[in-house]
Amino acid sequence: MSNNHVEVHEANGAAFRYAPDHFFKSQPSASYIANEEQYRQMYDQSINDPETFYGNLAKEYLHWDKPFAKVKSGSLEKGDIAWFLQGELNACYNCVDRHAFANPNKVALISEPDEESEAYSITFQELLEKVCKVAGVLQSWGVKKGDTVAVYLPMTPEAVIAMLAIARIGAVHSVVFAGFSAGSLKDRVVDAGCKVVITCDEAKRGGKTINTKKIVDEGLNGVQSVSHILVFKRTGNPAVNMTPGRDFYWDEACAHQRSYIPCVSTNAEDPLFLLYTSGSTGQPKGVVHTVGGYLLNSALSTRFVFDLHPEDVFFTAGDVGWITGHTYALYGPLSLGTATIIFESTPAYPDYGRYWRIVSKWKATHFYVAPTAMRLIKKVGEQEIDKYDISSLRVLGSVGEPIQPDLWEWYNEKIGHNNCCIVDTYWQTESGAHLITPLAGVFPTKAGAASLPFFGIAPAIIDPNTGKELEGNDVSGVLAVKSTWPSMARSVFNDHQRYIDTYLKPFAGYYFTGDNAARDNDGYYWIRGRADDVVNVSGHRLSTNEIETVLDEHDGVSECACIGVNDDLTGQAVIAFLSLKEGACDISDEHVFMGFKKSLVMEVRGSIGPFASPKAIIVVDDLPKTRSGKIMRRVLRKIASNEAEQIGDLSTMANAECIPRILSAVDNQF
Ligand code: 6R9
Repeated sequence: MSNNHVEVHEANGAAFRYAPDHFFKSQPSASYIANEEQYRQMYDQSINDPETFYGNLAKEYLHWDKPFAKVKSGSLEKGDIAWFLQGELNACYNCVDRHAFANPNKVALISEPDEESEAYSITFQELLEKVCKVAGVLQSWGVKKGDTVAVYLPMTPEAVIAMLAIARIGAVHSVVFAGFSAGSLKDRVVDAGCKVVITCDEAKRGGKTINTKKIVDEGLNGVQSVSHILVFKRTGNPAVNMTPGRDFYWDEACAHQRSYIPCVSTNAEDPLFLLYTSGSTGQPKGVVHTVGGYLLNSALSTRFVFDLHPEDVFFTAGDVGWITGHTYALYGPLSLGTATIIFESTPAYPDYGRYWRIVSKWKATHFYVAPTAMRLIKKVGEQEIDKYDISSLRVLGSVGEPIQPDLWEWYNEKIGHNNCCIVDTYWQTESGAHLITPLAGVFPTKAGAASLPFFGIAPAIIDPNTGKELEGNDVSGVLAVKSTWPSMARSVFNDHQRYIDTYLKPFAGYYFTGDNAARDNDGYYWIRGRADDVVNVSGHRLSTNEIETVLDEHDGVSECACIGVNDDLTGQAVIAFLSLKEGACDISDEHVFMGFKKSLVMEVRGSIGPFASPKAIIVVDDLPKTRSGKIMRRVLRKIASNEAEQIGDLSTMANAECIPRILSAVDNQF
């Protein structure tokens, strides 16, 4: 705990940062929340009288086919949480139809494909027609309410159309990030029992072509549940394999469908989607989100956190394969009838000016990205920024990992020109929407702090050693939430016990986030990274356990432990420590050793995806262990972070004699 106290102390010195005048001058109309006092009143009501608070907002923000009978039920003790009971609605209707009826020609999606010259936009009316056709195809294949459909597509409008089409017929989408390997796709499709997979022939990213359909074919080999695959022609390469009777091209299948089919009403508590995420142990979990609560909090957080007005243009640079793409590229902006930019490429393609050309071309008012992208631009692309007029920007968001105060300042100055509000939004796949975040223009923030809780969220800092909640300010520990909120995950697909064990059991009566945090003397929250074995590489959440499992399967590996270390560019990076089997590899022969390490990296790339590759592989003769045989990752973490002098208590360690040898192996590596 001593380290944490230093952190609270540092946080206490941070100055309040107020919204610049320019922000207020550039709003299309008045703020939705007038000031801090109104936030406090609303917040108090959201905690003390959630029935009234959310009951009213649910009626104001969503269209219900059948009104709900009760706002909320269930408890964190029991894990039986439900919101808007007996209410019926359709997520697609709320994101598309009602806006197409009111404003058919308003822009809904802006597509920025890999090839910059091919950008285009589509209106709500056009979106409705495209969604209906895909929904019709799925229905014609027998997909019904409650069935799961996998989406394995790059960040293109088709990914959004596919998700909305699935939601329209009451089915459940499970988007699998298109950077995942065939094996990872297979695990997720099998776990969810998907009937259909929606994908493309090939993908384009940074000028490179990716053989997406081939990966899907490999992944689905032997998978019985999938009867059909819908293939969007992204490149139109005729050489792509299509299995007759199973695989159908998107445009050909849609040509037979009507441009309007009605929505299928779903119960507020029916699942809207599954999204697989890494935890500290075992297989990835299919986090279950439900229609009513998820959609409401998507709309409310997008409205209040970003101060989003209908005429704004929202640019979320994150991929739809992650929760940020679900909530803030799709459901949040579209439920509010606001245009959203769908960006397929990378910040570096064709050059580091890409983000800023997009902002200036479409007059984006909001830009939302992970710090890792900002670090890259700060390091290598800074000179590009001032070439473009990005003065349309009003709010800049950060998500996915802690943003260091100096990067916050850089973002504010270089991108925001001191004219924007910066919102450092802390949340998770499981929370569905923001947990702790500034509200643009409503209350002051602090550089590097996630600041104050969103409506309905009652945060708690818990002492991990005693399990007791720490009251008052100036405390640090692990972060939990002692309220329930509409968009919280309801379950882990097919494994409700795992949901309870992971989130609700660690501290009875609380939802456990898995993160460390501090509350400073102004009551502001500072997120301090994961408390468990999850690493965050470029905003991608990875379980060290998953990577270890892959490495352990390699013939030459006797034992291994992976840890996350800080990295200037990617936030964190994975370092793998291994001991080898007798005769596995002659590590004194540099050539042989390099080849061996490469084969390990290829295993990880192939099994999980390129983003999970260890940055370094360090071979040691023994791993540090407790007397009961548990690998002591914290010892490796300290050694790899050059903090060997702070290794701490080694009284439980069985083999302390290996430490000097590990230290020298690390020295040789870097
Ligand atoms: C939205 C998303 C969740 C984990 C979370 C935390 C980290 C996210 C953060 C942040 C500090 C922020 N995280 N936002 N840490 N400040 N603003 O990223 O979801 O992929 O599930 O990751 O990411 O560690 O627990 P997900």
